[in-house]
Amino acid sequence: MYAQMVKSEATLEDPEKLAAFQARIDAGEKIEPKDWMPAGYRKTLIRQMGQHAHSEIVGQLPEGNWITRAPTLERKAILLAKVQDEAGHGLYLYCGAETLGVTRDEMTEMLLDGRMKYSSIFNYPTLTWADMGAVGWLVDGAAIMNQVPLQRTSYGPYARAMVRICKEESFHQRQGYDIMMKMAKGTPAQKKMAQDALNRLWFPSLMMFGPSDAESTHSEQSMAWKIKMNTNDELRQKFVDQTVPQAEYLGLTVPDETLAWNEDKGGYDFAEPDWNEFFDVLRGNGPCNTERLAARNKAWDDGKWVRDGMLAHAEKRRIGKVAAE
Ligand code: FAQ
Repeated sequence: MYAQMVKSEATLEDPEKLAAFQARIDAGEKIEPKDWMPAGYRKTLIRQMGQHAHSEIVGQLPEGNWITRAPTLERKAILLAKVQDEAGHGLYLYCGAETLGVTRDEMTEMLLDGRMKYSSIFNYPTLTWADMGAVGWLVDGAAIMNQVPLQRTSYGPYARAMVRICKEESFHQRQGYDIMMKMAKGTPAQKKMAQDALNRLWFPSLMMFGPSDAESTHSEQSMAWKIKMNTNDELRQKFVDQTVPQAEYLGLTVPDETLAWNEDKGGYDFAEPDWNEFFDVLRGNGPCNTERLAARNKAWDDGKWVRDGMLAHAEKRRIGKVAAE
């Protein structure tokens, strides 16, 4: 439906402009905010960047849950810094999306009324401290796999935001793996917790890459525009190939009995996630959807006086400046 809409909008646009735009993309040029762009390109970027920004912000909630319960002061400081980084990523991405003519408030309202999404992974709970390790290792690991290629995406502000975000995500992934190492090499109870976290978060992490290529509505057009650089299945495969040896090093078992090295393709064969569960989570029925949206709604409502105060202050300064001129 959306892909059709994007296509039918394109038919209303000047074919010469469309061809010149595509030629710039094919030549590897970056598109900048004031350049002409097809309406569908703008719309797709607002959707993807907005969704990405919301994911960074909502993604603070499952980890924020553990800041007060981190096992040591050092772990607490590290986790606090990581969660603050995620807030920063959300802000760069909202600013990047604003260059396309949408405001952060509009994007937030679309999140709160269900018109925009955030990553499915953040609708799963973080039940034990080992989940902080697994989130850093697997969730940030999946995020990096997806985002490193986005440093070359065709929209300049998005590509540039990704450079810093990827640097920080690498630190996040390492801190998660460090927690997993401590747990997996710790007491039998700690190792059991680490295995349990892997068991619960493995398939939801595979879902982060989106539906299979056959089911992906946007991939074809987004790749033609170089908004996406790889298909969902390509990145999922790369993630599995990178992560399985890391699990082996930890002495943990990936919860997939079908997992096997395939010499011919030079990668692992692995079980698909339960796609019914994925689409159900997208429809709002995951274990934490209600809780996450309630938290975002509360933050929005509680922050209203601050937004109003800032606007009133800006208006006073504007009037003062006009009067002084
Ligand atoms: N969750 O046609 P496609 C992070 C939707 S950041 C929810 O394949 P597309 C950092 C999709 O929107 C994680 N919805 O879509 C962190 C579409 O629905 P729509 C976020 C999903 O856009 C770590 C429909 O399914 N990263 O983790 C998901 O071409 C730790 C059809 O799908 C990004 O956003 C999903 N997993 O490809 C923070 C990266 N997958 O919109 C805190 C940028 C698909 O038509 C703690 N985004 N859908 O209603 C992308 O690369 C792409 O948007 C994909 C999806 C690959 C996610």
